[in-house]
Amino acid sequence: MSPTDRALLTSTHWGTYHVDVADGRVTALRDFSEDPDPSPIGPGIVDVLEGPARITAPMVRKSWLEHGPGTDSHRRGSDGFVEVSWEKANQLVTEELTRVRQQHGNQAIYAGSYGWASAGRFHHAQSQLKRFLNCIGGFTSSKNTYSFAAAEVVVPHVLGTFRGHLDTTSSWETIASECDLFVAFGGVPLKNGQISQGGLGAHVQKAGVQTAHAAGVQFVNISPLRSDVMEKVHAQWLAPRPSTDAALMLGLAGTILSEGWQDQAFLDCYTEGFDRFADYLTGKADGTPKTAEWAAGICDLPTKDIRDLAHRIAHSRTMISVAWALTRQDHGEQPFWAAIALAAMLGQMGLPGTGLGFGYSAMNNVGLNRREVDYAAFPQGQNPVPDFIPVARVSDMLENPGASFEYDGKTYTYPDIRLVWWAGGNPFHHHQDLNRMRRAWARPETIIANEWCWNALARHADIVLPCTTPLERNDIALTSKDPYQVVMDRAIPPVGQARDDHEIFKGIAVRMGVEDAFTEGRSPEEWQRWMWDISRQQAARAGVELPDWESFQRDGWTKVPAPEDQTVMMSAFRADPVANPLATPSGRIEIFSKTIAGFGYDDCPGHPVWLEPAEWLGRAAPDALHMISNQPRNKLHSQLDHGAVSTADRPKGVERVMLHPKDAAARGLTEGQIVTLHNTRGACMAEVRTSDEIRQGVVQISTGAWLDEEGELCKRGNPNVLTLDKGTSQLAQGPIAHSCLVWVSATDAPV
Ligand SMILES: Nc1nc2c(c(=O)[nH]1)N[C@H]1C(S)=C(S)[C@@H](COP(=O)(O)OP(=O)(O)OC[C@H]3O[C@@H](n4cnc5c(=O)[nH]c(N)nc54)[C@H](O)[C@@H]3O)O[C@H]1N2
Ligand SMILES: Nc1nc2c(c(=O)[nH]1)N[C@H]1C(S)=C(S)[C@@H](COP(=O)(O)OP(=O)(O)OC[C@H]3O[C@@H](n4cnc5c(=O)[nH]c(N)nc54)[C@H](O)[C@@H]3O)O[C@H]1N2
Ligand SMILES: [Mo]
Repeated sequence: MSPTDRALLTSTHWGTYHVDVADGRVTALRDFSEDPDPSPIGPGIVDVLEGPARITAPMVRKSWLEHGPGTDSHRRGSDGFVEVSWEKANQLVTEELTRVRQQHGNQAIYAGSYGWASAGRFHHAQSQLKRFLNCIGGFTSSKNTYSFAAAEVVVPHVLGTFRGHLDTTSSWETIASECDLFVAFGGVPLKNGQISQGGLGAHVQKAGVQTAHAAGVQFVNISPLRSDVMEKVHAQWLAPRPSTDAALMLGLAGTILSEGWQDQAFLDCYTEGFDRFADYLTGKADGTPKTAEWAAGICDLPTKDIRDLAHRIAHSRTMISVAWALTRQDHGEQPFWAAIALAAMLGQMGLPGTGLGFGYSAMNNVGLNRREVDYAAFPQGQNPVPDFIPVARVSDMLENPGASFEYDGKTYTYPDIRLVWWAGGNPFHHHQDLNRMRRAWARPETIIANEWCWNALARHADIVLPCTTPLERNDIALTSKDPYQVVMDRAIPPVGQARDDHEIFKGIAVRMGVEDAFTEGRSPEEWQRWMWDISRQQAARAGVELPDWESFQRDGWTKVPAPEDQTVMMSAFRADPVANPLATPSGRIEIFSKTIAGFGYDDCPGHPVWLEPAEWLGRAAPDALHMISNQPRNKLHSQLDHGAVSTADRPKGVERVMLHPKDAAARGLTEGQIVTLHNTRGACMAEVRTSDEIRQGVVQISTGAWLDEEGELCKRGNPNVLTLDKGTSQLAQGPIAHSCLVWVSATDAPV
């Protein structure tokens, strides 16, 4: 399936690129001809494909190899590695899997393996891992995401589904034509719109914001960072204390109710339980009226600003937009539920360009008017093991086998994990309180990782299986989140002894006698063609014509036309709530949920409430600062942190931290100085950047720096050594990275 005379193509989560190759080496990634606003992230792979951090052969941790599973597991991360042949690696993995299954059962294998891996529908690392393990009896899995776990669990109780509404978020076109006021909790940072999971052809987020502005839409940026809405649209900037959005929303709702500005007809027709919520807003329920003054005290904003905003949103065609970041804070269920209640009071849900939007801030595909096509995936098979954890409870699980935990109304038990396998994710990037995780990580007897680069995950594994990058294999980017479907060409042969994840698992499957079950007799090319043919049939049933396989390969990409009608979230429900009820018990928007109230969770009662976060500026030592560790502009999570694009942004070799000039001055810190960020959980280094674009009392450091510890100090600036490892609530148990207090001081330690 080698391409004819067209340029080579690749697809990434940050866009499509043309690939230049000379003498068997990738020399450049060039902007895709169809992309009006390409991301600079892509070329960051060129210098590291064959760089010193590339893993080129199977590796086994020395003590593990010499003395067997479980040996000196506290030395993971510092122990040496021994290179072995693929044959030896496969033998070791097979023997260890067999031992663990026989002695402990398949639930002793944890393969939640959360993470983004690479674009490409067939070589999707988790799917390959999970399919393989399902062929040998299954594994303990994980539920939900780090992106928005709290929303994934609470919103279905309130609106019937979360993903369904997310995938039908009203389009930017409808915002430009119908909206007056775009209220962005967490902003709409253009850095994030570079990304779309599974690949994308054309970046549209910036044009979406600009076109709306040109059409007269006014923006309000509610965020600790002014830059979360692009400067050109002259947004009003309100910077509440971080993790207090729920209080702000309740203060707005309380003000609207006391003024009688709510759309009572909408509430009567489309919602359930508003009365209970109203009693909370007025203070009848708890003695505290949720006024603008009340919210001002919590958010540390002027009362007048909150009153004015309440008036504006109630008298405009308003879009309430909530960033996913709002879920990654303590009690992260509340801001999403409160935003739904607030939008319901405004009565515009289901109308074009107004109402509510989940995550215009987050990715290119949110607000992109596109057709949902049901593309085929690489089948993972059935997992016979029922055990699971909410994804961010991984350290809890490793530390507390047999302990019970709450999740979405039920009590479960943590299994006793003996073997952990990760392929396509980096827990040393994504998890909170990494020093706690490193201690928990020392408990299983064996850790296996499929990786292509020596990041902290690879360094903390016992068996490292070197995998290819997308540039070393043929694949197809097939995603319903974007209209472009793209051929991913194999530009160069595998580097060193690297193998595709599929080939890695096939090699082990052969030894374990499950090769036929794993491959079904298909080669990777045959699988891809099979996926394309099924997708083509499914698309045809939806009225979308996809080219045949040969034409697709020849042309390199195809674009599915946009739907004729603009996408409007909840429009069918709005048009006829009886014929098109929501999938909630009442069929309506559950502003009060009897189901959730019935769970009896004090940290997530039956309607939106304000609950104090575990860490916030409202209860902090005077010299503490609130740390926001948001998504990096120059990479995706930890991917390509070692590449040229990311390293160019840290000339001193360490991540930058943004402080308000007054906070810097109070600590005697100046631009460019090296500091440590620290709290009781850990410390990391960073280079000071001062700017009045950040709320005083808040510091910002992007996620993504590879963990590089000496003692307990991360020398590259990974903020997850500082963040708190606690569930949002017993309901969702989501991660809370954004609720975190730190101290900042000068340091002489070398970078
Ligand atoms: N403090 C803080 N922490 C956060 C967040 C935050 O806002 N603040 N955000 C959270 C969010 S939203 C997310 S989604 C997570 C993201 O966390 P992850 O998705 O775990 O992060 P990535 O760096 O994308 O990890 C992907 C890994 O897969 C590897 N990889 C790439 N291609 C392949 C392949 O083909 N095969 C194999 N085997 N491996 C491959 C990469 O080298 C990389 O190590 O982080 C979370 N953590
Ligand atoms: N370039 C790039 N883009 C990405 C990613 C990446 O790694 N790199 N990751 C992708 C992924 S996996 C995800 S899930 C999405 C996440 O999308 P988001 O969750 O929207 O992304 P963040 O950048 O974490 O947060 C957006 C903004 O919210 C603000 N914020 C933080 N805490 C608070 C708060 O308490 N209140 C208010 N009002 N604002 C707050 C921060 O200033 C931050 O800049 O991004 C995606 N896009
Ligand atoms: Mo995410």
